[in-house]
Amino acid sequence: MLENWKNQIIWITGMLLVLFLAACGSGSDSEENAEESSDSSMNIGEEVDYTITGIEPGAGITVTTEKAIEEYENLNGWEVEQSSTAAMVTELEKAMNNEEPIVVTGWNPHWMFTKFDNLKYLEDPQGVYGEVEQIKSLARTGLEEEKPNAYKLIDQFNWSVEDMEGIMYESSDTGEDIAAVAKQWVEDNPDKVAEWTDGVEDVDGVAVELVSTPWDSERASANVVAEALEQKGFNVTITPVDVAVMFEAIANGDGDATLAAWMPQTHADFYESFVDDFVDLGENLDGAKIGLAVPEYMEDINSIEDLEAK
Ligand code: PBE
Repeated sequence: MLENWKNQIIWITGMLLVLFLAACGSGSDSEENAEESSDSSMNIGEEVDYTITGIEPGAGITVTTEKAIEEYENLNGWEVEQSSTAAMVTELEKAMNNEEPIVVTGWNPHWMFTKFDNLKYLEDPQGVYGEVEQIKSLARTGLEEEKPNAYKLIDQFNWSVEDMEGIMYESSDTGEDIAAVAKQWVEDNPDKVAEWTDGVEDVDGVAVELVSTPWDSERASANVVAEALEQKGFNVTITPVDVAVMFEAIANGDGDATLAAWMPQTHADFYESFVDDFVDLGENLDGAKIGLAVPEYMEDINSIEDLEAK
């Protein structure tokens, strides 16, 4: 009997404690939200702590954003927070779930504008991020003479934003690795692949080293071309590196080719530094874009110039 009473008291005390903690939790949550989001005297710059949420330090868009901070007087005192693409996407998702302000570096091809359909690019009146970007293929000097069939296929490689984004969407939806989805894409698109392999002769295990960058867009293109090359008998390695290292590797002949040069703006500085030491094979994709982006609920912010100086 006494035992039963004891048990009941313990149980009731436990429940009260749970209820008490739950009440505390929700109370402090809503206080925090109120603090973070509704001080109308704060401008957007203050609210985001004069920070653009960016990606990897080795990305072209990071360098371009540093340039934007220099060019736009109103970005005086702002900083790009450099981390990783995954971290940026997580921050963006968190902000959007709470309708909090955030400024991110955005680009296409990518699924961010589809997954977050209320994300908008900011106008860029000074044209720092440019208009339309092309993704170009570059080869090392001598590749054409030494591996003419690889050179030919890489030179003929060309596809659309939809093709590339299709692979990226599928990989992000299903969690399947980009390389596997790209391989399947080659199976499913024989007509496109036939254009790239037109006039390319079969070889017997010739090694080709594709140098690339670590983003999904470039993992898609590198894997698609690697698969097409392998079907012709090449032995392909893909090496993902920082943008600067990629240009350097093609220029000094460590790598055979890259499919990942974003021009005319994103990789302009790297391109100019090495322009005499590689062969430009022209664009493999047209219609890419980079810029700063914010959620649509930041209604008054439509241009980079709408962000206030510190
Ligand atoms: N990106 C995607 C890269 C190229 C591919 C825009 C993040 C960059 O160098 O910025």
